[in-house]
Amino acid sequence: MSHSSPRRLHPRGVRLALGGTVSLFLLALAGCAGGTGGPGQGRYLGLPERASDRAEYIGDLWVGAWVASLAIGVLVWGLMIWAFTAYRRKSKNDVPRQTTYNLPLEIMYTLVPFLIIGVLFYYTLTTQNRVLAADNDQEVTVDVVGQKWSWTFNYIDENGEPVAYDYGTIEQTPTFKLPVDQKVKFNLSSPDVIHSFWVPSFYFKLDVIPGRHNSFELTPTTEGTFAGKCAELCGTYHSAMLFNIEVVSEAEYQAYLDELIERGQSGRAMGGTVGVATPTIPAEEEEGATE
Ligand SMILES: [Cu+2]
Repeated sequence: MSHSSPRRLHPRGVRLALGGTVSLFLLALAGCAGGTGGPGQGRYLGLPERASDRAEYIGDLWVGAWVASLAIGVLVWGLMIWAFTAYRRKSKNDVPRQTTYNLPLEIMYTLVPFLIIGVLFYYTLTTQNRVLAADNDQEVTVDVVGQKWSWTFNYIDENGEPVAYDYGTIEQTPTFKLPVDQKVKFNLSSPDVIHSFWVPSFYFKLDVIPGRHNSFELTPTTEGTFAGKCAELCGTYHSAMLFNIEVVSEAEYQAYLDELIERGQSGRAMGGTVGVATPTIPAEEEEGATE
């Protein structure tokens, strides 16, 4: 068997693979940089409507990562089909050439994954910095309490004094209101176990950890009602830890606060430790409880 003809294939194979890799990165970069965001669900293949100023960053990272993955997939599938076809067994006695070392290919195997990780790392880090940016210049402050098994919102004024609170119970999913286009700072706390505050349309999720103050800032940009949930398995009724956030006009928001005060919900509720927001369990469970 001749050794000269298979050996000629090496440089060509390497060139092909490198060429493919370069196009892949161009595609990946285009995918990550493209798109300025904006509401509209159909545009994002079933992803939630982008309803906060942070949504664009996370959404573009997500879509960009999929574009890059697809590009890698197309390259790999293409190379596989090419290898199947070009190197298929041509006769019964055809034995593949046995290769030991190929330095250029091995360098490529090492460098390309590092490059891929580098690109992913760069976009992840810049996205994270943008999403977590906290300037403490918020117009609305909400102390959120996640407790077994619902949520409490304490609305705080500019002087740090609690104005009013609203709460849910396991039987009653709460609907909290926030004003549109105003920067909100959420301070998260828990009196019991770890929960996680998640509003998919805000493209933001943060753990609520007892004894630790986690906070984040974002601006709701679209009026409407958006579903929220606990995203950390926290116990038996974790699945009941639902809430809604209704993003409304400034006037409607003020009317909501006045209404809460009128109902006697002024001041602060700490959820699970004080007042009405004490955790509740369904009546039938209470009767049959053995513990
Ligand atoms: Cu929970």
